[in-house]
Amino acid sequence: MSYKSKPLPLTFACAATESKLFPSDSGNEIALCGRSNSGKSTLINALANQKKLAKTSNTPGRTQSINFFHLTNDEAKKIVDLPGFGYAKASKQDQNAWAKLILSYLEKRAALTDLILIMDMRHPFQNKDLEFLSLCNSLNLPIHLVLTKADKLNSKETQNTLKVVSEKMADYPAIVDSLVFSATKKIGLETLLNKIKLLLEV
Ligand SMILES: Nc1nc2c(ncn2[C@@H]2O[C@H](COP(=O)(O)OP(=O)(O)OP(=O)(O)O)[C@@H](O)[C@H]2O)c(=O)[nH]1
Ligand SMILES: [Mg+2]
Repeated sequence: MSYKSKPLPLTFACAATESKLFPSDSGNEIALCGRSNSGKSTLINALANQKKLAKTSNTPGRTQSINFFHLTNDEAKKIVDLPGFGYAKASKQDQNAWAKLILSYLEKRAALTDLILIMDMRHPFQNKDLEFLSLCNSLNLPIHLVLTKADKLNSKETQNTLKVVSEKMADYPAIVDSLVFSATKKIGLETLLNKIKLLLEV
């Protein structure tokens, strides 16, 4: 009988639209980042095996605050859902507010140990991803790449994408590993759960 990882018991802690609303900067936490609509909130729900813990939507730009979730039995260990970047229809003002909020989090958060960068596997390494990666350059944080919506690709497309991704990864040494994932088909879920548990020392 194969061993299955238990879901991550997660509890919503708070939604912060400004840095003074962030919960206490202690313990350790992992942040999920990625383009708007890439599947960050869906991935959090998959980790917790819940449907509506993190709000998901077909409408890009759904998550506009930094949403903190903590382990149900340990408030000091957190998963953080960052608002997606690169939402084309967002006003300049909203995009600036996004950048200010994200930077205040990424640059100052002592508890933050790792970033999980989510890319829609059908469209990896778009310009907005590259902009985000260069913004991360000075942070010195390991980035774990998750290629999601793998269920949308056939095996030939998957192989081709993985080739392109491994070439691109060579340009970004901060990306320490990559994983093919699908929330719908639970592809890679077991591996991701184990990785996150390791990082959070659960
Ligand atoms: N087929 C498929 N669809 C997915 C998968 N993950 C997410 N989606 C869909 O992609 C859309 C966007 O998902 P969200 O989780 O809301 O994306 P997000 O990155 O949180 O978006 P923002 O909050 O706007 O930044 C939704 O319609 C999801 O159902 C997946 O693994 N497979
Ligand atoms: Mg979201």
